[in-house]
Amino acid sequence: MALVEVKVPDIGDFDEVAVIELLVKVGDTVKAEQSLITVESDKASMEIPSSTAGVVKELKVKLGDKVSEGSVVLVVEAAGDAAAPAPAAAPAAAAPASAPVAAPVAAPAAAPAAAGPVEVRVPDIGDFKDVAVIEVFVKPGDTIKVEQSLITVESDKASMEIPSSHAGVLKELKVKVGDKVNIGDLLAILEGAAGAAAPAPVAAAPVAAPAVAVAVAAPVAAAVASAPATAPAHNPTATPALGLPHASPSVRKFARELGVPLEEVKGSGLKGRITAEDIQSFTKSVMAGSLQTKAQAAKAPAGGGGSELGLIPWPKVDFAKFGPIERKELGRIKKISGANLLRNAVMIPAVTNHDDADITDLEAFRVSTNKENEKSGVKVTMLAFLIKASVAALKKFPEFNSSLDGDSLVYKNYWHIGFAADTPNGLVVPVIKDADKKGVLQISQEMGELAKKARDGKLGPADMSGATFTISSLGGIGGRYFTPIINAPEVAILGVCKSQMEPVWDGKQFVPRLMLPLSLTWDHRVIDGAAAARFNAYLGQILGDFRRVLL
Ligand code: CAO
Repeated sequence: MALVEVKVPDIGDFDEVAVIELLVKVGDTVKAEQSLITVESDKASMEIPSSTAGVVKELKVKLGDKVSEGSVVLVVEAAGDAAAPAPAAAPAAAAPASAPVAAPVAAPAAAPAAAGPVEVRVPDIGDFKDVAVIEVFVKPGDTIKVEQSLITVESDKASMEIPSSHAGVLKELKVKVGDKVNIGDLLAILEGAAGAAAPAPVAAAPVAAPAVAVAVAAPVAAAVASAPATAPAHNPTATPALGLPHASPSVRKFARELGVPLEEVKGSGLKGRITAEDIQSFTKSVMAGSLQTKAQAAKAPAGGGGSELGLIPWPKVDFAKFGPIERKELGRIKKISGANLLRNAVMIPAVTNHDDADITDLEAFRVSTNKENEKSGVKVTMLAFLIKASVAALKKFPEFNSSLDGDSLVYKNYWHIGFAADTPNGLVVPVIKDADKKGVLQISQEMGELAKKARDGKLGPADMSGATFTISSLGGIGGRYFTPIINAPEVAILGVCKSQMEPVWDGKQFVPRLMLPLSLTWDHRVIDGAAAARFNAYLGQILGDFRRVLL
């Protein structure tokens, strides 16, 4: 295994640029092309990639060091023989032949000193293609000096400012943030242009020598680096005057991916530079609620509207643009239940277990009971059996009949079962009180009365409060399974769908059985998956043989 010195490749006529970030450490395994350090001049920052794959043995630079072409960055124990040649080594020189330098970008700048409108174009920026405009420093009407930075473009490895080739008044800006630009693209039109145009950066291009691995970074540097070569060494107006945050391209990209507003992040790096760790701790603080971004603060309506969750705004669509529409205000129940459902859906870490119960015998019993009781006027429903069976399961698994109160769990020694009822005005949940003390006939009768009251809009608060567990049955309608939302502060809800005959294997053969789909949603802060599976299984056993309720 050979030890290979990785050196700073040809980075144009940059000299003595500061190391502002170390992206690897001793012991790291690096790939060829992987970024090792970030260096920065006053106009550009760029990441220096490794020319070879291997394990980092020694770091030869530290933060704040100044490096130039040929400076040793680190020593790598090369992985296998296939190690690429050291960066600035001879083979690299082969690359430039096809390198972008060849493109005579100077062309646009060749029509410089005219007093009439002058086009400013993207100079040769190496073989970069479609680089994104991430900042625009000027606006129409501004007086621009030669070499003044107009925009910043960024690839995934480097960012650089594009200077103006002419002086004059900005008449028209042809790009905006987010646009992708390429060599030769028109950036701006200047009027009253005077003075010599700066030679297009690349014209000076000694850039040609990027080692293969550096082909990305080097030309970029060159484009920028060449500018100062023909302009005052330091032109204060050309530096980013807009208080833009200092961060390397990879950090900017990281921030963009997370949606972190870079200008709100406090940099802990050299000269206040923003590091990847700064982005991480900013994100953590926002997630933990200890910090709000300016956008969140601006959006937060009085009383809160979910924006504290960091969600993007609700889509605003002009539906009438696509076809005829009719607008109807949500009813009172929908408004109230909607707010409750949203809170419960967002705040409860809910999980749903699905299972099936064999209700063949129970349904036969229900039908015969209804025949016998035909004259009584009370119809026994499957839901009444489910309420009774649930009470038995809740007694066996008391945490399902509890509520969270801070760090405590409140176990309730009463069993009031709510059932979701569909009404013309929306969903309501009347409650069968003390279901443990009532028989299935009484439960059926009370359910009928409460369902009627619900449909007539006559339920009072007392009819709908105190539930310890809820059942939502869509059995009369259809469907297989669904994921009901827990009715807080309860900790579980049972969803029931339509039963149907299914072939069930009895150990010897398939037999037709009436199967009832059950969906149990539970609060994972209180209940574990195993308990939920046991609850469902037990419920299934009871529904399969209702005599178990007596046990
Ligand atoms: N499988 C198959 N058939 C079922 C069944 C099931 N699980 N549950 C009920 N049925 C049948 C009944 O036997 C009845 O048939 P018959 O008329 O032939 O006897 C028919 O479906 C209608 O039952 P029902 O709906 O009148 O009675 P119910 O006791 O099942 O339900 C109530 C009463 C108030 C819960 C119901 O009317 C209702 O509103 N359901 C909707 C609840 C809801 O919207 N939940 C969703 C909440 S989450 O958004």
